[in-house]
Amino acid sequence: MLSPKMLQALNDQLQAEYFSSYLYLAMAARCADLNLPGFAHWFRVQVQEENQHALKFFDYILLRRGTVELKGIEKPKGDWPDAPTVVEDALKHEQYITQRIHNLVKLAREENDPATEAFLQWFVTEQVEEEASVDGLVQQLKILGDSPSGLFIMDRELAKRQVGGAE
Ligand code: OFO
Repeated sequence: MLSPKMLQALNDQLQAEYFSSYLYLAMAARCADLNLPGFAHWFRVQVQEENQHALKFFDYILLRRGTVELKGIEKPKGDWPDAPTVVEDALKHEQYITQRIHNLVKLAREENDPATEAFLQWFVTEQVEEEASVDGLVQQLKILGDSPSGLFIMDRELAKRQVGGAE
């Protein structure tokens, strides 16, 4: 049995994963508006990954015979001026999610719940990859600076991303 505290924290993370999905959907929409279809595609793939993260929490709660509580999802912002601000916000968001996952691991230890701690290990590793892939975009955009042709080429590269791959 999950402790009440652990159950609440897992349900909160289920909500946070769906917020991640919603945020990246907003980023996909903004990138499409900015005429960057490759960036838009990259974020749409990210949406699918976040939905998978959410479902992992959903399935785990049920597996432990906990009650899933679906909470409301906040409206994400959508007014990023350009690609660098979009990806910088995506990186900040991933860093925030990493912190949340680490807090969950801490709570699982405090609640003496090694099964949940083991379940969370997948997310600990995943967050390292998530941060690295978004940081890769931030760094590439810094190198490009104001080069429209560089941005065009990068956009074409991002259009090739497939589900399960960082790029
Ligand atoms: Fe982007 O890793 Fe889940 O939220």
